Amino acid sequence: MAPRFKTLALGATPLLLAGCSGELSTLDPAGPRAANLAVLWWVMLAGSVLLFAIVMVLFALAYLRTAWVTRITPAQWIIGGGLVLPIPVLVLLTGTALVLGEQLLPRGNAPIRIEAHAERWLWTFTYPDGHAVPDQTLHMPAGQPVDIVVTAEDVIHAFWVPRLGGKIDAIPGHTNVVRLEADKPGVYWGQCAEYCGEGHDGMQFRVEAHTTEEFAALMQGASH
Ligand SMILES: [Cu+2]
Repeated sequence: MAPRFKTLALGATPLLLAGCSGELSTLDPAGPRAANLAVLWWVMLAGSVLLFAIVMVLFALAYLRTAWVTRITPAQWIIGGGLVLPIPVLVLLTGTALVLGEQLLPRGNAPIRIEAHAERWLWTFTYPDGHAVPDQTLHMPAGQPVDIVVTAEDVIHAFWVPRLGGKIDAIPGHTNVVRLEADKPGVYWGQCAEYCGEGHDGMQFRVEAHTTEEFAALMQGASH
């Protein structure tokens, strides 16, 4: 690689990788559900890179090996490029998405359900014993699935903790459930992911995942 390009590539790498980590990165999962989404992202990326490479090789051959390309009839191009190539790729990518996506669905009820109510521009979290804390912090136990029951007061918002699970809309008059899971205790960040007016960018919240004992003690303390 020419030195100038090498410098450019080395300089750009941290910038490119900076998007793969951080508090709101889906590519830095901290739980099994977020890990599913990250795997799906990498599989989709690999699939698209592979397909792009194949198309570019064929494109280059059309210019560089004209004789070889003209031996293939238009019908063969259509069958090969339109059926033989996309069917296995689509089956593989769609199959991966269905299997990984299906595992995200909140089947049955998780032992702990916490309500998250969105209102321009804050979140209120209500715990199983009924106490609500409008302090923009969601407390949950680590190491087990937790169902978040998401509702909205005024407009459509979206509940999203990228490192712990999927994203779900908060719709007035409707209840949606998203299941989160944190591998370890720690602090994670969430963000309203649906534009909801001038305060939208500040509609962030903190998620504190505790050990089961700490969480139980916290709930006990709060309800007394
Ligand atoms: Cu919002």
